[in-house]
Amino acid sequence: MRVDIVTIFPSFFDVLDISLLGKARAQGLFDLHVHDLRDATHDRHRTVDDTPYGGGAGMVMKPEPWGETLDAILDEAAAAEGGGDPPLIVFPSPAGEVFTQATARRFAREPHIVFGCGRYEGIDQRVFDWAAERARVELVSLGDYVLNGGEVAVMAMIEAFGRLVPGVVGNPESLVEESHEQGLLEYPSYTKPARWRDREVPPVLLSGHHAKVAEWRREQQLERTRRVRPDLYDAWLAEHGEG
Ligand code: 6GU
Repeated sequence: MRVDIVTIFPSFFDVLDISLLGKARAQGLFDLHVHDLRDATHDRHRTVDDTPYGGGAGMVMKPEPWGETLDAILDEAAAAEGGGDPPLIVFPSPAGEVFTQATARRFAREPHIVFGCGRYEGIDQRVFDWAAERARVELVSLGDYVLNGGEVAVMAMIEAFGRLVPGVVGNPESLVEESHEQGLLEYPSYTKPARWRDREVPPVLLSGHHAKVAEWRREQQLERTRRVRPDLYDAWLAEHGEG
């Protein structure tokens, strides 16, 4: 899978050299390209923003550097992918649809995603409108709060979908058992020692009785989800019923 990131803070993504994804990159499973938006400016100050038409607080990202950078990425992709689908372009934005595990699964199946990280009050609307004529464009939000820019959001999305790309995480079963994969939060986990600071591991986990362990874990998932995330619990019940 190929990922391009456009940002005014390229070094922010240096951390992707380490961790699980760093290994996947080294193995060629995850082809990451980070682009400095300021490389597509042509003035002495490398200006990427300007005051908003109509007035108001804050600055807006100018369209020209975005157009030039995205043109280069899309032209190269069209040449390399030879008539195939254009990449998916994702703009992180608090005005977008909320990113969930379902979004992560969908992104993990894309052969090529381009992330455009906005800063300031946003990007000139015409960039989105123009990009949507050349490729599929999505605005995606992490949730109902405001970040200063899209970089942290893109990092979170890459952490979420990158580990779903086949071959990146060692044990595929570990993916199925996690929070959100089945619409429920995960069950609590324990390891040795069996007694620690006067606290015992739940005895069923030491019983060796696989069916009882599975039943206990499912009960824990349901109880925890009902208590912490009633919204998820109701959605799960609607799909699976009381049984
Ligand atoms: Cl994706 N971007 C920004 N700037 N703020 C956010 C967000 C994204 N998601 C939640 N808040």
